[in-house]
Formats: sequence, structure tokens, C-alpha cells
Amino acid sequence: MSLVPGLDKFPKHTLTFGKTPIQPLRRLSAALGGKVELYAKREDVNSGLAFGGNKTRKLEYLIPEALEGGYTHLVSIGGVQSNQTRQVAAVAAHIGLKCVLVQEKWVNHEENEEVYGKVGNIQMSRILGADVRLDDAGFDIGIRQSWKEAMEEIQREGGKPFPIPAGCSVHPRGGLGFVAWADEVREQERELGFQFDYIVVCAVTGSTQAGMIVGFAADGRARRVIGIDASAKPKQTKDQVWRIAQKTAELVELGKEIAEEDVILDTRYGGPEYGIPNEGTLDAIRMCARQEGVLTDPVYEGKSMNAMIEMVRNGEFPEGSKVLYAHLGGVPALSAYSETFKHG
Ligand code: 1AC
Repeated sequence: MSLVPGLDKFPKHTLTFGKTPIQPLRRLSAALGGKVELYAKREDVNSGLAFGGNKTRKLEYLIPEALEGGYTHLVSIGGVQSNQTRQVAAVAAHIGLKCVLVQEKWVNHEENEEVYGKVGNIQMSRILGADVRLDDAGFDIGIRQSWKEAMEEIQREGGKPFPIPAGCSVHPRGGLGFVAWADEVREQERELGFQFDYIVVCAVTGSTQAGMIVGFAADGRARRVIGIDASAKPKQTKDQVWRIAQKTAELVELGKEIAEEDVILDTRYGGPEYGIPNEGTLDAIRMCARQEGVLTDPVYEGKSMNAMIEMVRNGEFPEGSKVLYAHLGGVPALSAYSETFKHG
């Protein structure tokens, strides 16, 4: 049963396998001194639809409306290597709708431009049958003209577009999937016999963290959700997390306000830019891979992995803490960074 009273009234269309595993990161914890226990909850293995990920979990709460409303197309937006757009393409194929994706130039990726636009997420979206439209606009998590124009064009041609904003985030139901995630963690905590002290999660467009904040506010743990900015535009991300959390709290009748102080966003690890890893990101990706056999990516989870590793090293988690790292499933972008990792 949900601790969040209003969540169960929202219909859900199953796209995931169900509860995602929580895996102890024993060797990584030991390599970092053994004073903090690290765990990972694996949204990267949450679905059989084109590798799934955090957006697939969010889409479970958006798709009922798309199916009931007689829509013909799912229309979404992101960067060239967007995980969001890949997951929307897979879900559209799965439910038998058409898919239009606006893919903007969110990343100044000059190193191997040719490869970047052909592999990973965008390659999969094309194989999944999406109509991929490239746009030269740079990184911005707000609502974009190009996305509105794509929908207007579908309408002119007699279709009915279902709008899915970047990261599902500013869709009114975009936060619900991760409100439910907090309930799922509580259930798993009962099975494990302990509670997590902190949750570490990457944030860009905001609804993953916002949903978690609302879900954990239900048992007084909102401030235990530590967002790691990967947008390198943290003000925009923090404002968006807070706005989505407030609206989501109202929607699920949480019965308490989400204050600005409830939004913890660590801004130390997101640079130099969205989609560009720093040395710490790359070291963290290699360390996690070599200690645990778990892959993370240079855009999202490598940045939050770096943050978690550094926070352990700096003694920022009290000794004995149990920390849950949210693996959101950004790894399909990895092949776009082949040049970066050509020597491992
Ligand atoms: C930024 C939304 C985001 C993506 O994959 O497009 N996570």
C-alpha cells in the first residue's frame, strides 16, 4: 500500500518488469574504505523495451492517457543522445503508435561528431521506427518551439499528437513514476530489514528527483534525496525540480508542502557542460566498472557515481551510512563516447 494517499487513483500501463533489484556494491564500498555501505537500485534493467530506464517508469503513468485519448503519435524531445527519446520510441512501437522525436544539439561534442549522431540512443530510435528530426538548437530543459512545430505539423496532417516533454518532466504526471519508486524502496527496505540513510540521484530535467522527494516526504526523508546536477545549469534544474515536486505533491494529495529546502541539489559534479564528462566522471565510470562490473555513462550516472564516490572519500556520509545510488539507465549513450574510452 502506498504511503502517498492519492497515488493509487492514477492508472498505470505496465511497461517495466516490476520491482527493480537493489544490489549491494560490496567491492566498491570496500575500495572506498568500507565505512559506508553502497547499494544500487537498477532502473537500467527495469524493462525489456530497448533497455528501459527511468523514463520508461515515468511513461507508465503517461501512456494510459495517450491510449484512452485516441492519439496517433507520441512526440518528444531531447538531445541527439537522449535516453528519453529512445525510450519514447520503444514505447510507441510497443503500443502501436507513431513516434516523432526532435533531437537538438544539446552537447558540444566535437571529438567524433560523425559517430555521435549515428550510434547509441539515436541509432536505436531510428531502428525502432521513430521519425527523428535533428535540430541545431543547444541545451535547454524548457519547452521548445521545434517540439511545438512538430506537433502542429502532425495536426495539419490529420493526426493527434500526444506531447511528452523532455525527460517526461513537465508533464503533469511526469513525477508519479518516482513517487511510486519511493514506495517500492520502502517495501524493499522491509524485506532487507534496514532503511537507507541517503539516496543519490542524477538530475537534469527534474522529475526523477522531484518524484523521489515527494515519495520520501511521506516518511520524512525528502532531504535524504541528494540530487546530483548533471545539467551544468543548476539554477534552472533546481527551480524545475522544486516546481515539479510542488505540483506532484498536490496531485497525489501528499498533505504537506514541499519547501525549497527540501530540494538538495549538489552542483559540484555536473561540469564542464551537459553531456561532457570531466576527469572525475571518467575515473568514476572506470572505477565502478572495474570494481563491480557495472557500467555507467558520461552524461548522467557517471556524474552521480563520481559524486557518490567523492562524498564517501570526503567523509560526507557519517560512518555506517547506507547509501542507495539510483542507476537511471543512461548507458546506451556510451558508444557515442568511443573516442573518450579508446584506451579503456
Ligand atoms: C534529459 C532528459 C534526459 C534525456 O535523456 O533526454 N534525461
